[in-house]
Formats: sequence, structure tokens, C-alpha cells
Amino acid sequence: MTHSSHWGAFEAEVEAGRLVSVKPFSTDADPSPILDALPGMVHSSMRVARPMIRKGWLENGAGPAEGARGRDSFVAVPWDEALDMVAGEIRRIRDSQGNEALFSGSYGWASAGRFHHAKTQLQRFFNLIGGSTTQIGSYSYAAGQTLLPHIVGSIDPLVGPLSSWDGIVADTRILVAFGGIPLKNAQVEAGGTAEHTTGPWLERARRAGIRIVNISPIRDDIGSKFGAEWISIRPGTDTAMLLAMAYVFQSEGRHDRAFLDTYCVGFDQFAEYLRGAVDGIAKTPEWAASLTGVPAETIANLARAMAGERSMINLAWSLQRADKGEQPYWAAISLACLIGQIGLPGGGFGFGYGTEAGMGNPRRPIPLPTHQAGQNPCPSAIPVARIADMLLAPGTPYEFDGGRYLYPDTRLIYWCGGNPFHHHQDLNRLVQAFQMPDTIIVNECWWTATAKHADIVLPATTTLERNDIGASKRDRHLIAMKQAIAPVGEARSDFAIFSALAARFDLKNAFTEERNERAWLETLYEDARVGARGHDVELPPFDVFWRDAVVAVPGPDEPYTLFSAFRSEPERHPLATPSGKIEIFSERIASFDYDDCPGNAVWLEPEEWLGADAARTYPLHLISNQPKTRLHSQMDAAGPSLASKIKGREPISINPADAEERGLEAGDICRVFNARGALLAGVVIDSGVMQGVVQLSTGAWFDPDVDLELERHGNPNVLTEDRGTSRLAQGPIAQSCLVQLEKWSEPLPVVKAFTQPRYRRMEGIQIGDIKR
Ligand SMILES: Nc1nc2c(c(=O)[nH]1)N[C@H]1C(S)=C(S)[C@@H](COP(=O)(O)OP(=O)(O)OC[C@H]3O[C@@H](n4cnc5c(=O)[nH]c(N)nc54)[C@H](O)[C@@H]3O)O[C@H]1N2
Ligand SMILES: Nc1nc2c(c(=O)[nH]1)N[C@H]1C(S)=C(S)[C@@H](COP(=O)(O)OP(=O)(O)OC[C@H]3O[C@@H](n4cnc5c(=O)[nH]c(N)nc54)[C@H](O)[C@@H]3O)O[C@H]1N2
Ligand SMILES: [Mo]
Repeated sequence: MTHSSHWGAFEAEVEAGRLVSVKPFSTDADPSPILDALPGMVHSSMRVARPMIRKGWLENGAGPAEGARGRDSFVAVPWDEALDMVAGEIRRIRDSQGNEALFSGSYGWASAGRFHHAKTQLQRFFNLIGGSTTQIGSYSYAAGQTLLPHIVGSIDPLVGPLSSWDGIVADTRILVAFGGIPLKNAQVEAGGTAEHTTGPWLERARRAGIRIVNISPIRDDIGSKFGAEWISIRPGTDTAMLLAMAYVFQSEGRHDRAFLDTYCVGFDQFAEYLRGAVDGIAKTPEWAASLTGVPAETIANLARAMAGERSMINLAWSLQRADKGEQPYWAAISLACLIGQIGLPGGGFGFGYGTEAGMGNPRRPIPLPTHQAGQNPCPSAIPVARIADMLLAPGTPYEFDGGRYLYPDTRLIYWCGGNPFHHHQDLNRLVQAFQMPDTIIVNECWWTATAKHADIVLPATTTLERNDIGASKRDRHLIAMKQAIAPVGEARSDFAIFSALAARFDLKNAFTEERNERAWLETLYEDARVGARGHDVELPPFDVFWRDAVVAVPGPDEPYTLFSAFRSEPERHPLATPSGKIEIFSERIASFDYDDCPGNAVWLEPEEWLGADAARTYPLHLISNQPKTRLHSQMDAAGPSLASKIKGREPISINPADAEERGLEAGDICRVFNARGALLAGVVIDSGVMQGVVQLSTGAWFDPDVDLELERHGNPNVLTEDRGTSRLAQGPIAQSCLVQLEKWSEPLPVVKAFTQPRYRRMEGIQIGDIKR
């Protein structure tokens, strides 16, 4: 049975109604091992088997939970009763407090599949009942997403299409990658990917003799097999290095004056800043060396090398998931303007060649089959990562991208397809924030920490229990995702759940448009088929697609170069910025008068970095990057992720010198802590992690021991800070985090992340058997 996932398309093998194994897609040159987790996860004892209500909520009624959420046991109830309670509570709050009090932001990756996209189903329902408060932007790149429209008029350099790899292989001579191009990340793509191409592209770049430079605290961010040089840099200081490179260009007269005059505004203000006219500090390589730990000569020589040759600057998204995370992106764009190669084949910049599968793939921009949530009639939304602020301080003013707003008073949260107890920072604070509303409802396939912190948990099917279409902006395939097994337990699809809720508001037909799953798949596919014709692509009819299960759309013949139209005809193709040009200085951002994001790229000291005062108490910088063995928190309880644990905890990598100083050996359990929290992790000693830095991937299921004030499983978000990048973007700053680490010699507390909460059956309810 053909199917797909965020980490790749595959063939599902089913025996006696159970998924037994998964075979990678036949033409995938570099399939992801994460596939191996699927059988174990789909039939895991952690599946939510039936609707569950938190005992305290059932007994005491809706209201703030005062610590009971996350601790209480549950009661299993029949579907109809659960749905009645959910609909009743949504109606009560809507009618008494207004739609703004309903929160459906529901950030999260959910699963591949364009129709059963969880958040779309959720928000489609809420939009029909008058709307709800939502979230703006993405945890992935909130800072870049808010900044770039001001500077270059679009977010293409962030989400694509980037200048395509075929053009890089042909024309780039030096590829400078801050945060590297980690293949671990290139396993996944939202929507699903049939071919993993980043490794093969890097291999072609190596064979083409391109000089590849990995500037990162972690050596493996570009595998040594691609011949990359490694320049280790202190986390959070890339802006200083980029500014110093710009300084070298400018002070040595290597900058492209004609490019700056024709295509940019604000170079003179920026040049003043570089020279030190603003703050008395010239942004010399020596200055940057003292901040970054990169030798001044290395910085200057790299800048000079880039002056003479076709160069591509790549920054990982992680760089902007940090305190003042807007700055490295603005500094990189400004540097690329001085170099003057933007819009030329193989030149300029791009953010994220190593963030997801297919970034930089040559691809035709045909529309995808996509379900629509419709318009939200309620004009209420918060910046994505300000959720805990909103819950803890309703009515408080905040600033965002030039505007001033008040946090709404949230009485009900409905999460569907995300795991805030994975993705949010400072989880101990989020536990408090989640006590505030009257009611929290979660649709989940598994007993994640978010499900455990809800009042009503509705069991959702996994993709293998329904039919769907897999498609992504960055892969050329459409994949028929065919139902392989019957729903596990009493699970229902999110579509079925919201159809049933809509019926309780007399809106069933408006929600379903009188289509079932099959009719929707056909409609979405046929719409995309019509749209594809606009790009001279003729897709087969739906029945043929469904029979063959795969459609591969051939890529374009010519490489794509970002900003090439603007470069060749700047008057005819101006950028969507106030000046129509690239804004090295932005009058508009300057007019917001933010000291944490002024009118041009600047070095602003983060609150937590290795040069901060706090580093005397917490002397290690924690990189909580994306996990190699899973997708965020997904698939943590099986397969490669489970196999990677050390005594049941997430591995943390540390430089040999830092390990020795603390008497740590490989395989030890250590306590990692700062003022916000503490966790246990398993020690891996790795000289590929620079001294002063530790690396602990995101995604171990949150497992707090309230009495010990200890997270037992290794979830780094008990340590990270919950504050916005700046008033401009208010993005998350997970990468700006200092910690200390010590050996754990006490008895090891039992990990309960993969244990279901206690529950009992309500009188008269038959419980089916769930495999444990
Ligand atoms: N410290 C730190 N924190 C980070 C980051 C970091 O770099 N460092 N990165 C951030 C980034 S970039 C991101 S994108 C976020 C990711 O954060 P999330 O996207 O919230 O993480 P996931 O684990 O993918 O959560 C998706 C949830 O949806 C559930 N799900 C899957 N399919 C379905 C379905 O069909 N229906 C329903 N109802 N549920 C389903 C899964 O079981 C899972 O619990 O994390 C952010 N957090
Ligand atoms: N296997 C797997 N792949 C994934 C995901 C996953 O969960 N699992 N998640 C996907 C998602 S949602 C996203 S948004 C992307 C994220 O894509 P990225 O944000 O690019 O991913 P990260 O792994 O967080 O960071 C990449 C590397 O940047 C380096 N880095 C961190 N801080 C700094 C710094 O201050 N300076 C420099 N120079 N380098 C730094 C780290 O060493 C890290 O390995 O990944 C996607 N890919
Ligand atoms: Mo992300």
C-alpha cells in the first residue's frame, strides 16, 4: 500500500490488520531511517484509544485547574458524550465571552496529507462558528518571516523557491553556510517527500570543486565527506562575523558600488555604523574575533575570498530562533549587497538549504491539492510564540511589527496536530499557563504531554488509518496515501470529529460541503489539476492517479535564480518594499523606534551567550537543534529515537575537555540545569561539538517530576527562555540558552514519558482491548 509521511514516501506492509513493516519509496536515493518507527508507533501502547475526560474537570466542571492539569487521572467516555461536552463547552464560552476567548492557534506539524491536515480541519470548524484567536507565524522562522518583507519584500529567500541547486553546482565557487547544511534535517519536509535530494546535491557540489565552508558550533552540520571546512563559532554571534566581513569589503574598497546604488537603499547609514560612527566601535575582524572566537584572519580571508569569486551565503533557520534573531539575517543580506552578486546564477544568499528536504530543488510551481480553512471572522491573533504570555497575562499590551495589541482572555484552548509541550520554550512556565483556561481540548493519536495536560482528549487516527494525498512545495511527486489499516481503538479522523461537532451547531453541510473523504480527495486533486495546466503540466485524471498511486512532475530545464528578474529589470520588477529596492537601512523599521531592532543590521548582545555575565554561573551554551532520529516529538517512542536513548534518556553531546572538567564519561547520566529548570540526559563525548557548547536535540517527550523539580527524559525546553526575539518579530529564542551540567550520581528516577495516564471507565462503558 503506497503511503507518505513528512520523512518520506513508502510502501506499507500489512498483516492481519497490523502494519508490520515499511519499505522506502523505490526511487528514493537517500531514504530516512525514521520510517522504521512507524509500525511501533502506530500500534504503540501510547495510542489514545478512546475519548477521555480529566477526572477533576468532570467532577468539578470547567474552570482554571490550579495544578491539576498534567497530574489528574482520566475517565473514558463514549464518543457521543465526549462530543456533546466539547460542543457544549465551545458554545458556552462563545456565547458568554465571545469568539476571541476561543483559542485555535494549534501550531504544529501534524502529519503529511493535504486533506486531513489537522489544523485546517480545526480552523475550518472554528471559522464556521464565528472564529477564534489564532497564531501568526511559525516557530521555525518567525523572526525571518517578519523581517524579510521589510527588507526584500518577500519571504522567498526563507521558504523558497531558493536559487536552485543545479545553478549552484554550475556557478557557485564558494558556499558559505552558517549553521551548515545538516543532512539530518534534510530527511523531512512538511507535506511529505518522495525523494531525498540534499545529500546527492552536496555530493555534486563537492565534485564540482566548490569550496564549502561550515560555520557552526557543530562540525557535523556539514558531513566531512563533502570536503567542508569547519569554522567553529560561538552560538549567537554570527551577526558580528557577518558585520566584520562587510567591514572588510567596505574598508578595502571591495564593495560593489554600482550594485548598491542601483538595487539598494541605506548603504551609507550602514557604512557609518560599520566604521563606528554610531557607537564608536569599528566592526573590524579583530572586534568580531573577540565575540565569535573565530580568528580575525579567518574572517578577513573568507571575506576576501568571497570578493573574488561567485559566492553563495546560506544561513540556517536556527540562527534566527535566537535572541535578536532578526539581526543575522539582515546582516547577511547587507553583506550580500556589498558583494553585489544577488540575482546572478550561483550568487547572493538563501536561508535554509539545510533546513528541510527539497530546499533548492528545481521544481515547477504547480498548485498543490490543498484543503481550505476559510476566513476567520474574528480579528484576533497573537505572534506564534507568545502563547504563555497570553494565557498568563490577559489584557496586557505588547508590541509586534510596528503595532500595539492586547492579549485576549483565553477561556478555551483546542489543539489539533501540534505539541506545545514539545515546541514551546520554558515548559515549566507553560505548565502554569495551561492551568488558566476553563477547558482544554486536544485531538491526538498518542498520549503526548499536551494530551496529558488537557481536559478532553479525543483519539485521532494516524494517516495509515485514512486516505489522503501527499504533496509538498519542494518535491515533484503527488502520492496517493492509501488507508492501510482500520482505525486503532476508537480513533476517528479529525475530519470526522469536526464534522460531528459541526452537526451539533447545525453546520454539518457547511463543514463537509456534503462530501465524504473520497469526494474531497477527488475535488482537491482536480482543482490542482486545473491549476497545473497554467504551468503547462497535464496531470492524469484522479482515477488514474489513485490507481497508479504516484505522479511525478518533471522539473524545469533552466536553473532558478532568486531575484534575477529584479536584477535584470529593477524598474519593471521592483521589490515589494517601500523603496522597491533592498533596504539595508529601513526607514519603516527605524520609525518603530525599537532599541532591540533599529533601522539597520547591528550587533546587539543577546542576554544569554558565552560572553554574558550569566555565563559565569551557567558556562555552557545549549544548542537544542532538530533531532536526527525523529521529527520534533513525533516517533519518539519507537524506532531510531528509542534506540538512541541512554538509560532511557535523550543523549547530550559535549566536548571532551568540558566532559573531563566535570568528571563525565560516555554513557553517564548528567543533570543539565539553569535558573528555569533541570533535566536528565545521557552523556555522549564528541570533539565535533566546540568547547563551551552542549547539544541536546529537541523532542524527548516532556516528563516532569514535580516533586524533584526535574524533567526525567531530556526535553531541552525546560531550560530555554520564553521571550521574544525583539519587539519586531516576537519570535521564539530557543537557541539562546546557557546551562550548567553535572554528573548525576543519585538513583535514577523512572521515566514515565511513555506511560499512559491513569484512567477509569465510566459506568456502563465497554472498553475494547488495547495492546500494551
Ligand atoms: N528548544 C527548541 N524548541 C523548538 C525548536 C528548536 O529548535 N529548539 N524548534 C521549533 C520548531 S522549528 C518547530 S516547527 C516546533 C515543532 O513543534 P510541533 O510541530 O508541535 O511538534 P510535533 O512533534 O511535530 O507535533 C505534532 C503533533 O501532532 C500530532 N499529530 C500527528 N498527526 C496528527 C493528526 O492527524 N491529527 C492530530 N489531531 N494530531 C496529529 C503528533 O502526534 C504530535 O504530537 O518546535 C519548536 N521548538
Ligand atoms: N530529522 C529532522 N529534521 C528536521 C526536523 C526534525 O524535527 N527532525 N524539523 C524540521 C523543522 S520544523 C525545521 S524548522 C527545520 C529547522 O532547520 P534549522 O533551524 O536549520 O535546524 P537546526 O537543527 O535547529 O539548526 C541547524 C544547525 O544550526 C547550528 N546552530 C545553532 N545555533 C547556531 C548559531 O548561533 N550559529 C551558527 N552558526 N550555527 C548555529 C546547530 O549546530 C544546528 O545543528 O528542520 C527541519 N528538519
Ligand atoms: Mo520548524
